[in-house]
Amino acid sequence: MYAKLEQFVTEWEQETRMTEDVLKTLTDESLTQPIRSDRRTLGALAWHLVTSVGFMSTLGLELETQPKGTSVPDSAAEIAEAYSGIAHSLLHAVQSQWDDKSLSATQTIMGEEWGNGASLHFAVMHQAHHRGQMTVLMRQAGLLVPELYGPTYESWLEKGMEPLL
Ligand code: NI
Repeated sequence: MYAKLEQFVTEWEQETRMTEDVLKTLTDESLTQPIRSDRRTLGALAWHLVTSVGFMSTLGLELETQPKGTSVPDSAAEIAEAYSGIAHSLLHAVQSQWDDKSLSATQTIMGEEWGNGASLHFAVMHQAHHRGQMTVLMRQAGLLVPELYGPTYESWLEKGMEPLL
């Protein structure tokens, strides 16, 4: 959890950039790549990242933008643009509407008490979790995966090194 706004701001900016790198790599064709035939697709996971940031308004934050509609767009560029808009709205809302003390305030979410600092941390972890799922589907869809927390198979090769298997 976060005790200071600055901790969230630094991490959210870094994590937003990583998510933007992933979303910018998606193609319209890749959005239909399923986990398995009856489960979520790469496009649905990408759109879930947009709508779940929108869900942070549950914490009493007023976001300047909200995703339009609930259905998954069939344009990768549209998803990437919606994500950038809402991710920056969340950052701006936290910076302009909260102070460090707001992070220890609690909200009841689905019957449980959540500290705001813990909710923001959850948002970062939740996003990283789904981004990890997406990179597997991106491989299956034949896309190159950007470097996130470390080198990719291709970036090892570019450096003339033996990729870790
Ligand atoms: Ni989720």
